[in-house]
Amino acid sequence: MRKMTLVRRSASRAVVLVVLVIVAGLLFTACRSSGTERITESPLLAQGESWSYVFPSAGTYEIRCSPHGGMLQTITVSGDGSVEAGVTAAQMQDSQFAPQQLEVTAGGSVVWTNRDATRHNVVVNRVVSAG
Ligand SMILES: [Cu+2]
Repeated sequence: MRKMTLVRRSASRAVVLVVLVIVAGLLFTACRSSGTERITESPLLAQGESWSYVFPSAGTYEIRCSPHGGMLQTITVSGDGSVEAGVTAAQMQDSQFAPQQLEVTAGGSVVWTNRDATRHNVVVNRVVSAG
C-alpha cells in the first residue's frame, strides 16, 4: 500500500512537471512572435495639449495610453525616408485614439492632441516579429 502511494505521488509530480514545461514553451513562443519594444512615451497631456513623434523607420508601431489599457492605436510606417514625409494629426477623444489605424511614411511625424478633460499619454511601442 505504501509503495503504491509513493509511485502515484511521483507519477503526479511528473505530470505537473511536464505541464509546466509545456506552458513555459508556449509562453516563450508567444513572447517571441508578438513582442513589443518600448521606444518612448510622452508625459500626461492635459486637455488641448499635443505631443509629436517622428517615425524614422518602417515597421508596425503600437500606441498605448499608460493610464487606460483599452486605448490602442496601430501605426504602420512604410518607405525608406526618401519621399518627403508630412505631419499626420491624431486625436485622443472619448478615451480612444482616433483614428485607431494610421499609415505614415518613414520620416513623417504624428501629432496627438488630447481632446478629453481626462489626462492621457502616448506610449510608442515597436512591434518586434520573431525571426
Ligand atoms: Cu488615456
